[in-house]
Amino acid sequence: MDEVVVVPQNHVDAEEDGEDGEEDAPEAAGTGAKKKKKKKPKKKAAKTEQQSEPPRVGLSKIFPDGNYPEGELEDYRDDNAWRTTSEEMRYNERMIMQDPEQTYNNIRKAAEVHRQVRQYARKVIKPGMSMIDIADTIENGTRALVEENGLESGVGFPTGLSRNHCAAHYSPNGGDTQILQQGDVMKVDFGVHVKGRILDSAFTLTFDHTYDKLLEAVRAATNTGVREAGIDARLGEIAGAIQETMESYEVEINGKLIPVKAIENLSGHSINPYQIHGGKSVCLVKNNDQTKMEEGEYFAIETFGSTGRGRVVESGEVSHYAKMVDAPRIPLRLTTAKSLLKSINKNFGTLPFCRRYLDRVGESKYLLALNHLVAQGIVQDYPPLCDAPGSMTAQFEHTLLLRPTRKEVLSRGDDY
Ligand code: 57R
Ligand code: CO
Repeated sequence: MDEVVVVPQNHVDAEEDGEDGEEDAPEAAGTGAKKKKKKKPKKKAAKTEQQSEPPRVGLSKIFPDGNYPEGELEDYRDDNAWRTTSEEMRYNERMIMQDPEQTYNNIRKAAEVHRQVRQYARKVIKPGMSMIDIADTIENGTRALVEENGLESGVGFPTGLSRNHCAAHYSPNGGDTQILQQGDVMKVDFGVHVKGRILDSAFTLTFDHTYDKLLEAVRAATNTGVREAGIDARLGEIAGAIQETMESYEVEINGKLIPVKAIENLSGHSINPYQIHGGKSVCLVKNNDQTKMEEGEYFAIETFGSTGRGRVVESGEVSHYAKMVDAPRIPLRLTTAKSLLKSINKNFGTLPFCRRYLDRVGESKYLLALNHLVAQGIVQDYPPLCDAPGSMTAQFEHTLLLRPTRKEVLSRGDDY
């Protein structure tokens, strides 16, 4: 059993400030006998628990009042600036906060889980670790801190650990023996959901400074996308701003300057309850998509930079799957496919899953049945997406919410 260490979290307990707030009542005038005022027992503020290491303390223990930290707030600009002080918009938000299904505390809890799990992951992930151990480290933290409970709360989608020229959708399958190398550039893309509200955020890990400029370019491009996002913002224009920032960088590799390219066939995306891709794509290269962002929408703003072609192709063994939201209801002759679909509906619904999660819920020898469900168009498979071998790709991603009064960058942390 790995030794649990208590880690002080940086939130201030009212208790410690020593101020009990009660001024001592002035002396009762002229009575001489100083009536010893019975000191009211100090009201013990609910002692909030500390996070452990590895992180295993459910966040409802650390935020007992159910109020989770707000993300980074940004006022809307130009012809949406009125929203910041609008009484009506503030009223709408108060109504949303009162509805357990809609309350922002669901996505804010998911965001705080993501911050605490990634803080630990960034500390312990080291070359020499297996891909499976890295995935388990992240998923075991997420399940404990979000207090996993069936389809009510849990892991949001498969933990992406795509390395080097592979940019997205790689996660280890059972039996994967791959080991993290010193020179690897690994995209850690993991999700947390509460009541189907999925927090999708990602960062890139390296263990030497060769590709620091590439990471800097992608971090800046993602921040440009976050800044340009807003109610009535047009997806094509945001893409143009992202590309401009990304492609203003170059990386020096063995004395040669290589331009950073925005990957043209990857994108950020809107997010709906229990649906990781909500149908709107925020691409990374200029295009004339006039589609607008709208009030109340959740968006994953993610950018991918590459020293290669700037275009990915499907390559390698599939690990990522998701049941189609509008899956056709067709009779399945293959009984193994019928029972596998039952298990998928029970354990994941339309939330993305990977083969390790099927292993975990007790499924075995399911590949034939799974490929049958893919062939029938009931389940979508998502092969790893890779640029040219030898090239390097990086990613940074935030989830933001277009609240009626202002934009909230939910997954912002002190790391990225
Ligand atoms: O965010 C099955 C998943 N997503 C997990 C995440 O962009 C996603 O292909 C989907 O598990 C399924 C992309 N864009 C084209 C539509 C142009 C990729 C990039 C990254 C990622 C992982 C993504 C993408 N598409 N959907 C979310
Ligand atoms: Co995403």
